[in-house]
Amino acid sequence: MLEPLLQLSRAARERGFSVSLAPAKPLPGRAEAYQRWLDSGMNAGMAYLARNPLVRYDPRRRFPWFAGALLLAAPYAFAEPPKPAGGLRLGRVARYAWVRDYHEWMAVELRRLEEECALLGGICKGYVDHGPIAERAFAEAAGAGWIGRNGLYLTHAAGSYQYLAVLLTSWPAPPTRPHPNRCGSCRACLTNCPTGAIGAQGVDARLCLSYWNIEYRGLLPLRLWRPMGDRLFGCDDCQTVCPWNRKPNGAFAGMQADAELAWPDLREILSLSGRAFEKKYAHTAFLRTGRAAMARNALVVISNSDCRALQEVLPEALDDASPLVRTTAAAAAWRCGQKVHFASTLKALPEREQRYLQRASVFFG
Ligand code: B12
Ligand code: SF4
Ligand code: SF4
Repeated sequence: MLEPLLQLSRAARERGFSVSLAPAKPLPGRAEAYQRWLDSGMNAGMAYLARNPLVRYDPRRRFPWFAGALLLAAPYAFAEPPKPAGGLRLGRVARYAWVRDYHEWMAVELRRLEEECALLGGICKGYVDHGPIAERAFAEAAGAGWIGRNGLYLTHAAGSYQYLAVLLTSWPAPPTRPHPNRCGSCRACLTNCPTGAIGAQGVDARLCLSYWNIEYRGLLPLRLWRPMGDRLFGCDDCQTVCPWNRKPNGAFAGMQADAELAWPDLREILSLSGRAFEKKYAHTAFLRTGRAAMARNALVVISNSDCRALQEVLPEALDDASPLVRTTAAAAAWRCGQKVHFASTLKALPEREQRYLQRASVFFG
């Protein structure tokens, strides 16, 4: 019964994916390692990760027909575009977000492959982050690459700049052999992580900057303002230092980075209304984080980079409809020595935000 699976793999390759076949079970010990990770609280505020932990590593619990998977990888080593002229472009965006949101276009590709699968007489279900599937564990089980110390899936040919998706199928995949771990004695990701988030158990999301500036929608803990540096969205430090990412590894289907996503105008992010933000950033990864949290990130980046630029955006930000933005703006003003704005903003804020600002005034001195 390998033939239909190979035919489906061919169809996926023709669409531009790197394809490997994964057995229905990840390598031994992975589900237990995941449970230990959860038990240590390393999932931070991402409660959804604790739901259905057993299904993540054994999808047969939900889909008894599941027998083998296609692991689809799409490289995203886009060349860095030059900064567009004009605007306040001080923030860095993680490479994966330099194009249209991968969840969207990969979901379309998966639906097409599901259709193809049905024509071949099988049952298939595709996942790209939107369900309880441990994508990296299946990637690892496919034997074409390994999980690096930075927790990411790597291959010789494409390094770690790869989006991953899994297509569960009703056809058994042939047995695989684990790929040797090629990290060797390298520890570059560990030593270069700005917050020490990488440890023996993997990545602690409570310390990972990409958790805080992508997933977390509240007031940024004060201790993280400085380490955030110029990271507006996501963090690539544990990838840029990785020797396996040194050579250019290409991009899926000739995709090219959009300079407006790689270097967004922070002034614009701060001045857009919620609706205008949704329109401008429709189909991008910024949309899920949302305007208020992106404006929060922009203010932290500006206060880390250029206090004079903060002065320009401050009046509008202190008047923003979102208390998150107003509070972050006032904390940034305090940090940049523009304390004149502080007292009036403080009064108009809810109690929790007032307490944050009081702590900020002590923390930033
Ligand atoms: C939650 C999540 C996050 C969280 C938590 C990160 C984390 N490390 O888990 C946050 C928001 C911090 C995050 C950040 C990023 N993410 Co993310 N994220 C996810 C998501 C949705 C779930 C991951 C998960 O279950 N984590 C829990 C851990 C414990 O699970 P796990 O890593 O699979 O754990 C197993 C293996 O690590 C394994 N293992 C095997 N061998 C070894 C060896 C060692 C040494 C270790 C430690 C572990 C290990 O043991 C574990 C148990 O099975 C996946 C998509 C998915 N559905 O899988 C994307 C995903 C992992 N993210 C992705 C990306 C691109 C990123 C970022 C690079 C984005 C950015 N630039 O800002 C960063 C990278 C941070 C990092 N170094 O991990 C890609 C990774 C692609 C790849 N090549 O691996 C994924 C697969 C999304 C996708 N569909 O492509 N992410
Ligand atoms: S994404 Fe950044 S903060 Fe998170 S583990 Fe990697 S280097 Fe550390
Ligand atoms: S930086 Fe080094 S240790 Fe980290 S994932 Fe890459 S090769 Fe492995």
